[in-house]
Amino acid sequence: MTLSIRRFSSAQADFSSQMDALLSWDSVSDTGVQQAVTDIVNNVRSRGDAAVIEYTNKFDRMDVTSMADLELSQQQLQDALDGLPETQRTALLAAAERVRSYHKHQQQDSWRYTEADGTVLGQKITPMDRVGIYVPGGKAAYPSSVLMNAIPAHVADVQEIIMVVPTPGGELNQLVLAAAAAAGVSRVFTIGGAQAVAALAYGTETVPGVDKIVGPGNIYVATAKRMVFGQVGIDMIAGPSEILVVCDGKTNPDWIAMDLFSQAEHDEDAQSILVSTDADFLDQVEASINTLLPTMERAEIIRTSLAERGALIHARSDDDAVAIINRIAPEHLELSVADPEAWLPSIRHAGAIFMGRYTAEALGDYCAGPNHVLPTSGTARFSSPLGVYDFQKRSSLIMCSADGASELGKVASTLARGEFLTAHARSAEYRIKD
Ligand code: HSO
Ligand code: ZN
Repeated sequence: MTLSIRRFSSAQADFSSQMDALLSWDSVSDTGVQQAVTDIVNNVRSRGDAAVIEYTNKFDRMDVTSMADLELSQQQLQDALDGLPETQRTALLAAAERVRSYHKHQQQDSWRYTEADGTVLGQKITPMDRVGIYVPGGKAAYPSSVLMNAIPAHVADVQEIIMVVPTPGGELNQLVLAAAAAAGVSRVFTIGGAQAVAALAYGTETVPGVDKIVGPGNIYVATAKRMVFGQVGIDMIAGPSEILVVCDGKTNPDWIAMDLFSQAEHDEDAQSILVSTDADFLDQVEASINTLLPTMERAEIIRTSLAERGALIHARSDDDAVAIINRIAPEHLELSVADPEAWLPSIRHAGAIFMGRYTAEALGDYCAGPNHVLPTSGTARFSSPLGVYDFQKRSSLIMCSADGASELGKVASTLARGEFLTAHARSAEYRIKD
């Protein structure tokens, strides 16, 4: 059965509405889920460990009586790493090293400067004390995501990194544990769902409360994260993954087809789009897709994703292609063109930009160095990849000299009286000389 993928052109009169239809996406919000999560969060908040144990036994088909049974030791993490087949261990450590060295470039430094009146002003950077990392269990358990979430926190110098990962039926994923060891995770609890998010947000007798929770999860986890936001910080709520490939028609069409598959295989809702100024090339890629699809292990997921959400778009010109990129603000942008540098200045919105024919998104997903936690669903218009800065905060520094206090005091007093805030005004005026 040949797969037909939506196809349209920027030359069409209805191009704009075609784009709207392609990008429209309803995120389901379910009141049943909302109610269930509210109950779980409240219960864990008031009853702590006892509630976490009950929910874990129920949802993850476990039979434990104590939180001690739901925590792994550092030795278990190290054993998981040591026990991996040599090639896997080497690859995992190589990826961790690249990701670490990339993120070290994101370190922010505190800074200060001195005004003419001798007042010192600055900004002090401080890591968060403790953060929580949610790692999904089951089919979406990606060891690479453990690295991508934990390493920036580690590089930021967060003192304690607490990981939670559900183990339905008690089954441990050794690669996930090994990644936790490689990334420098401090403690691991084998709990998941809304109960794990609530435990991290409010703390229990055993699970320490954290300052921020990051990491992807299902609808229950996402709903719980939204609910505890304010008590703790959270990262963005990730939508389905996307890739936009822009190709000048001179890359091997099999490479492009496989790059589109690489996002599509994540799940049925993932979105893979190809844009080219060469209409014949779109035909070639479509042919490659049909030849290669039956060889894929996740053929059915890929087929559904491409049929429901994929697109092959013909752009009249490079300028039209650029406009499409910026309209989509893709999570991943592959510039499979001869001179990607020439395109770069006009690209305004993209989570990660993969430049040139050799730069497959898959390399970035695992080991190139940059983070694979990226803004989805057009949110690259206003947000950025997960990074070291997400685990640090800034404090403003002000140290007035006597002269500075005197000069600023006059300005502050005038403005304070305008706001009828007399204590502010007098506090400033005390420090005015003469
Ligand atoms: N492409 C995913 C990350 C990932 N890929 C993990 C493979 N494993 C983020 O959009
Ligand atoms: Zn991926």
